[in-house]
Amino acid sequence: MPSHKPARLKIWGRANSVNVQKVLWCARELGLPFERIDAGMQYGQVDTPAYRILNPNGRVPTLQDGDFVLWESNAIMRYLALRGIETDPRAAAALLYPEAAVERARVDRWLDWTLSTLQPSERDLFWGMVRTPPEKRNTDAIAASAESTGKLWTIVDGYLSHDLPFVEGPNVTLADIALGSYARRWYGIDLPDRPHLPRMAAWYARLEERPAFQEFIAPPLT
Ligand SMILES: N[C@@H](CCC(=O)N[C@@H](CS)C(=O)NCC(=O)O)C(=O)O
Repeated sequence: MPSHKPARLKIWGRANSVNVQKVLWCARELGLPFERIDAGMQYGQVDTPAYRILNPNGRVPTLQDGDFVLWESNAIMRYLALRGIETDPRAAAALLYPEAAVERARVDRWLDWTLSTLQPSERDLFWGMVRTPPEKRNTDAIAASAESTGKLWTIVDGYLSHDLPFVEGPNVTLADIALGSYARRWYGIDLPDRPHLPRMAAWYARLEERPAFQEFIAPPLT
């Protein structure tokens, strides 16, 4: 029996935040209805006492599922998938976040890697090129970030198989959602020089076909 009665989901967070986007994409892949509430940056909210009760970090996203509140984007994605598996073990959720220990660990490593390794590397590139006016850009920091991030995407390209369409096999998993959300930023920024990564490009093209990607990830970077 589920330990928690599912309710209509509320997702707090502005739609241009990569960490919010991952959660929106995930919820849509799972077919979960939700309401999104703008919060963060120009929308404020995150410093109000009411929001800090929900999320003491003052960051987005935050999920509300009835009286259950959760923050950390990857924890939210895992929870949504597990919630789906609890309801129907044969449903789409079991493909997104496979149950077998080895398969789940393969997915989990990419979730950790995106937050611990990829995100810190690409932050200066994204913020510098997308959220900073040209005259204020730190070009050295942007170049260093582009170089280190290119090396990380080279790891992904090397990992992707010739035979399998997605990062961890035949199905889209949470790993593709996490990586694909950052790949959108990589491909959306004009760079003078970037590594030639054909497997990654083919994988990314497959993600671009998905309606949930088109809805939440494809919109212009802001
Ligand atoms: N590790 C956290 C990071 C959360 C985070 O830093 N979110 C950013 C947006 S991507 C944020 O809240 N920025 C401040 C704001 O939007 O006001 C997660 O994955 O949820």
